[in-house]
Amino acid sequence: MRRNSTRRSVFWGVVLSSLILCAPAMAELGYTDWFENGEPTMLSILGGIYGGTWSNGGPDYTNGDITVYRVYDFDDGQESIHIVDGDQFDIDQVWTDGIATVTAQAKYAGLNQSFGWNQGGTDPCNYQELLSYDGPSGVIEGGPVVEIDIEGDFLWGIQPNGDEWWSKMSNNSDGGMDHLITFFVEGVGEPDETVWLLFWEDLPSSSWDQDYQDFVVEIRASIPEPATMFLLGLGGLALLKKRRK
Ligand SMILES: [Ca+2]
Ligand SMILES: [Ca+2]
Ligand SMILES: [Ca+2]
Repeated sequence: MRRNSTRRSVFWGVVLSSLILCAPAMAELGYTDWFENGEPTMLSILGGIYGGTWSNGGPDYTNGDITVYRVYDFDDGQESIHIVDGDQFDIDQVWTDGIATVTAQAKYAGLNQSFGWNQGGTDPCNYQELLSYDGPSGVIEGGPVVEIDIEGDFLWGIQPNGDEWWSKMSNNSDGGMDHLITFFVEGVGEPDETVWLLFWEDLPSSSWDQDYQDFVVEIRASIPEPATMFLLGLGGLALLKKRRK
């Protein structure tokens, strides 16, 4: 009897301490770690893409005119980023809706790079290439650009060297590791554009260096034209007001 009650209290002790340990972690937003590896730093890559001298405060970077805000990578209850109306407090895994211009901005990797998505849903993955780049490492001048019109939820993805990595971590075959870090960009483009920078890690977690600059892609999404806005009515006007605050 004595041994059983000892066991029982040990059992409940483990259960309670697990709950206490797990509870705060489950509710927290989080960033994926990334590391510099001797290749150009995030500061110099941002300078190469947008010009100016960059500095950082925490996870965000600025050159005085343009600021890039790190987007969260994971949390307990993940929601989609609306590519037009999202912000840095979203999670960069599942994306939704909009008309966007996609531009390859930089590559620092030996492998050829392909960037794509899975138009029409998040499962199965069904990779569809949007653009590819096989040039040398560096900022890409006049790089490949493609326009897309997106309806519904989708994932971004890359296909380097026969592998396939998705913005949604649980889709990745190397144990659900994160291959994408994302910034919300302020101060670039037209007033009615929402701009994102996607930084990809191209190797499986067994051999990666986690520098997350192997392929860098910019997304510029536009809010609807005024004619469409009129049809959308008050919802559209509310969106416009929010964007111009
Ligand atoms: Ca991520
Ligand atoms: Ca890498
Ligand atoms: Ca690299």
